Amino acid sequence: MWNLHFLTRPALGLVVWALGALPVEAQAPAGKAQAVAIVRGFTNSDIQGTFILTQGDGKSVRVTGEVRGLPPKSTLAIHVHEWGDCRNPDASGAHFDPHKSGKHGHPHDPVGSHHAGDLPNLETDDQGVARIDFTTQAFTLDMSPTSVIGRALIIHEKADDYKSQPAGAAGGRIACGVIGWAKP
Ligand SMILES: [Cu+2]
Repeated sequence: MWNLHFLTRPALGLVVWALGALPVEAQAPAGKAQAVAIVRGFTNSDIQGTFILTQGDGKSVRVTGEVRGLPPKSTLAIHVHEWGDCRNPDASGAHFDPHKSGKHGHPHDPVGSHHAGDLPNLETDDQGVARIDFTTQAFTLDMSPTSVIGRALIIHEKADDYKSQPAGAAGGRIACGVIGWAKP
Protein backbone atom coordinates (compact mmCIF):
# COMPACT_ATOMS: atom_id res chain seq x y z
CA MET A 1 0.00 0.00 0.00
CA TRP A 2 1.33 3.46 -0.91
CA ASN A 3 1.87 5.80 1.91
CA LEU A 4 0.73 9.24 0.80
CA HIS A 5 1.24 10.84 4.20
CA PHE A 6 4.39 12.52 2.89
CA LEU A 7 2.08 14.74 0.78
CA THR A 8 1.40 17.77 2.89
CA ARG A 9 -1.94 19.49 2.50
CA PRO A 10 -0.44 22.29 0.35
CA ALA A 11 1.24 19.66 -1.86
CA LEU A 12 -2.07 17.82 -2.36
CA GLY A 13 -3.68 21.13 -3.23
CA LEU A 14 -1.03 21.70 -5.85
CA VAL A 15 -1.75 18.30 -7.45
CA VAL A 16 -5.48 19.08 -7.60
CA TRP A 17 -4.75 22.53 -9.05
CA ALA A 18 -2.45 21.03 -11.71
CA LEU A 19 -5.10 18.50 -12.80
CA GLY A 20 -7.65 21.28 -13.08
CA ALA A 21 -5.28 23.30 -15.25
CA LEU A 22 -4.94 20.55 -17.87
CA PRO A 23 -6.26 21.74 -21.23
CA VAL A 24 -9.98 21.09 -21.58
CA GLU A 25 -10.86 19.33 -24.81
CA ALA A 26 -12.06 21.78 -27.46
CA GLN A 27 -15.82 22.03 -27.67
CA ALA A 28 -15.92 21.87 -31.45
CA PRO A 29 -13.73 19.50 -33.44
CA ALA A 30 -10.74 21.11 -35.10
CA GLY A 31 -10.55 21.29 -38.87
CA LYS A 32 -13.49 20.43 -41.07
CA ALA A 33 -16.34 19.88 -38.68
CA GLN A 34 -18.71 17.04 -39.43
CA ALA A 35 -22.01 16.16 -37.80
CA VAL A 36 -24.27 13.15 -38.01
CA ALA A 37 -27.98 12.57 -37.46
CA ILE A 38 -29.53 9.12 -37.18
CA VAL A 39 -33.20 9.50 -38.05
CA ARG A 40 -35.89 7.07 -36.87
CA GLY A 41 -39.64 6.94 -37.29
CA PHE A 42 -41.66 7.94 -34.23
CA THR A 43 -44.02 4.98 -34.64
CA ASN A 44 -42.84 3.31 -37.87
CA SER A 45 -39.54 1.60 -37.10
CA ASP A 46 -39.02 0.85 -40.82
CA ILE A 47 -38.06 4.50 -41.27
CA GLN A 48 -34.30 4.68 -40.79
CA GLY A 49 -31.89 7.26 -42.11
CA THR A 50 -28.39 8.58 -41.74
CA PHE A 51 -27.45 12.17 -42.55
CA ILE A 52 -23.98 13.67 -42.63
CA LEU A 53 -23.42 17.41 -42.37
CA THR A 54 -20.03 18.73 -43.42
CA GLN A 55 -18.64 22.22 -42.97
CA GLY A 56 -17.40 23.25 -46.42
CA ASP A 57 -14.99 25.99 -47.38
CA GLY A 58 -16.19 29.39 -46.37
CA LYS A 59 -19.53 29.38 -44.62
CA SER A 60 -21.38 26.61 -46.39
CA VAL A 61 -22.59 23.32 -44.93
CA ARG A 62 -23.28 20.30 -47.14
CA VAL A 63 -26.05 17.94 -46.06
CA THR A 64 -26.03 14.43 -47.52
CA GLY A 65 -28.07 11.45 -46.46
CA GLU A 66 -30.28 8.53 -47.20
CA VAL A 67 -33.55 7.39 -45.58
CA ARG A 68 -35.38 4.10 -46.13
CA GLY A 69 -38.80 2.88 -45.12
CA LEU A 70 -40.68 5.94 -46.36
CA PRO A 71 -43.81 5.77 -48.52
CA PRO A 72 -42.74 4.99 -52.13
CA LYS A 73 -42.90 7.63 -54.85
CA SER A 74 -43.71 10.48 -52.55
CA THR A 75 -42.51 13.96 -51.76
CA LEU A 76 -41.87 14.63 -48.08
CA ALA A 77 -40.72 17.70 -46.20
CA ILE A 78 -37.55 17.67 -44.13
CA HIS A 79 -36.47 20.50 -41.85
CA VAL A 80 -34.10 21.38 -39.06
CA HIS A 81 -36.23 22.02 -35.97
CA GLU A 82 -35.05 24.11 -33.05
CA TRP A 83 -34.71 21.48 -30.28
CA GLY A 84 -32.80 18.21 -30.47
CA ASP A 85 -35.63 16.44 -28.71
CA CYS A 86 -37.15 13.36 -30.41
CA ARG A 87 -39.19 12.12 -27.44
CA ASN A 88 -42.40 12.90 -29.30
CA PRO A 89 -43.40 14.70 -32.54
CA ASP A 90 -43.94 18.08 -30.85
CA ALA A 91 -40.81 18.12 -28.68
CA SER A 92 -38.52 19.45 -31.40
CA GLY A 93 -40.41 22.75 -31.52
CA ALA A 94 -40.62 25.03 -34.54
CA HIS A 95 -38.32 25.36 -37.53
CA PHE A 96 -34.81 26.49 -36.62
CA ASP A 97 -34.82 30.26 -37.23
CA PRO A 98 -31.61 31.80 -35.83
CA HIS A 99 -31.90 34.79 -38.19
CA LYS A 100 -35.32 35.59 -36.64
CA SER A 101 -36.94 35.79 -40.08
CA GLY A 102 -40.28 34.64 -38.70
CA LYS A 103 -41.03 33.31 -42.18
CA HIS A 104 -41.15 29.91 -43.84
CA GLY A 105 -39.79 29.83 -47.38
CA HIS A 106 -37.83 28.11 -50.09
CA PRO A 107 -34.44 26.68 -49.13
CA HIS A 108 -32.83 28.59 -52.00
CA ASP A 109 -34.23 31.96 -50.95
CA PRO A 110 -31.64 34.39 -49.57
CA VAL A 111 -30.21 33.56 -46.14
CA GLY A 112 -32.12 35.41 -43.45
CA SER A 113 -35.32 35.79 -45.51
CA HIS A 114 -36.75 32.48 -44.23
CA HIS A 115 -36.14 29.80 -41.58
CA ALA A 116 -32.58 28.48 -41.75
CA GLY A 117 -34.06 25.04 -41.13
CA ASP A 118 -36.03 24.99 -44.41
CA LEU A 119 -34.57 22.15 -46.51
CA PRO A 120 -35.56 20.86 -49.98
CA ASN A 121 -38.19 18.10 -50.03
CA LEU A 122 -37.18 14.45 -50.04
CA GLU A 123 -38.28 12.47 -53.12
CA THR A 124 -38.65 8.75 -52.51
CA ASP A 125 -38.16 6.08 -55.19
CA ASP A 126 -40.42 3.07 -55.72
CA GLN A 127 -38.65 1.35 -52.80
CA GLY A 128 -39.36 4.20 -50.39
CA VAL A 129 -35.74 5.36 -50.34
CA ALA A 130 -34.82 9.05 -50.52
CA ARG A 131 -31.44 10.73 -50.81
CA ILE A 132 -30.47 14.32 -50.19
CA ASP A 133 -27.43 16.34 -51.23
CA PHE A 134 -27.92 19.98 -50.42
CA THR A 135 -25.54 22.81 -49.63
CA THR A 136 -26.61 25.83 -47.62
CA GLN A 137 -25.16 28.96 -46.07
CA ALA A 138 -28.13 29.38 -43.76
CA PHE A 139 -26.62 27.51 -40.79
CA THR A 140 -23.28 26.41 -39.39
CA LEU A 141 -21.58 23.60 -37.50
CA ASP A 142 -19.88 25.40 -34.66
CA MET A 143 -20.67 26.88 -31.25
CA SER A 144 -22.45 29.99 -32.56
CA PRO A 145 -26.20 30.79 -32.49
CA THR A 146 -26.57 29.65 -36.14
CA SER A 147 -25.23 26.17 -35.35
CA VAL A 148 -27.47 23.15 -35.91
CA ILE A 149 -25.49 20.99 -33.47
CA GLY A 150 -27.90 19.59 -30.89
CA ARG A 151 -30.98 20.40 -32.97
CA ALA A 152 -33.23 17.95 -34.82
CA LEU A 153 -33.86 16.79 -38.36
CA ILE A 154 -37.58 16.14 -38.80
CA ILE A 155 -39.29 14.36 -41.71
CA HIS A 156 -42.96 15.17 -42.33
CA GLU A 157 -45.83 13.16 -43.79
CA LYS A 158 -46.42 15.57 -46.69
CA ALA A 159 -44.53 17.80 -49.12
CA ASP A 160 -43.39 21.27 -48.18
CA ASP A 161 -45.01 23.88 -50.48
CA TYR A 162 -42.25 26.36 -49.46
CA LYS A 163 -44.78 29.12 -48.87
CA SER A 164 -47.53 28.22 -46.37
CA GLN A 165 -46.85 29.56 -42.88
CA PRO A 166 -45.39 28.55 -40.57
CA ALA A 167 -44.25 25.16 -41.87
CA GLY A 168 -45.06 24.71 -45.57
CA ALA A 169 -48.28 22.74 -44.98
CA ALA A 170 -46.12 19.66 -44.48
CA GLY A 171 -48.47 17.88 -42.07
CA GLY A 172 -47.49 15.64 -39.18
CA ARG A 173 -43.97 14.72 -38.08
CA ILE A 174 -43.09 11.09 -38.81
CA ALA A 175 -39.35 10.79 -38.09
CA CYS A 176 -36.71 12.53 -36.03
CA GLY A 177 -32.96 12.51 -35.48
CA VAL A 178 -30.68 14.63 -33.29
CA ILE A 179 -27.75 16.36 -35.00
CA GLY A 180 -24.55 15.71 -33.08
CA TRP A 181 -20.82 15.98 -33.64
CA ALA A 182 -19.44 13.12 -35.73
CA LYS A 183 -16.40 11.31 -34.34
CA PRO A 184 -13.45 13.08 -36.00
CU1 LIG B 1 -40.63 20.56 -40.04
